[in-house]
Amino acid sequence: MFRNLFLTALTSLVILGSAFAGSTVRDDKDKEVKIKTSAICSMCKARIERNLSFEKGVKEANLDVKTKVVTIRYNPAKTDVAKLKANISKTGYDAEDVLADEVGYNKLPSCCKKGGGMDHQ
Ligand SMILES: [Cu+2]
Repeated sequence: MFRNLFLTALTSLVILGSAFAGSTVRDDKDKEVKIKTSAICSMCKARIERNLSFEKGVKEANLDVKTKVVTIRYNPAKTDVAKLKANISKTGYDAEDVLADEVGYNKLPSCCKKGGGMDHQ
């Protein structure tokens, strides 16, 4: 009888303990990622930053026109780097290995097209 009670208490302690550990291990902290884009000017910067700000889980997006690198602060529980790159691609810009989406790219003013629109007339 006493032994059973002891085991029950021990079991519930273990269950409680692992539940507690699980909650502390979960990472809800914001992450930051830097993605190289094909942005050219401050209009590109504004366009990319605005569209990223509409993406779920994005806290902050800041593009440096000189380096073409956009720094994004995001909630990893709500979005991931692949989604962020897809967002930039849809806007019409390359995001590292993800090339610009053609529909988005065609909507850009000609001054914002990479390579001066040589391959897209
Ligand atoms: Cu531009």
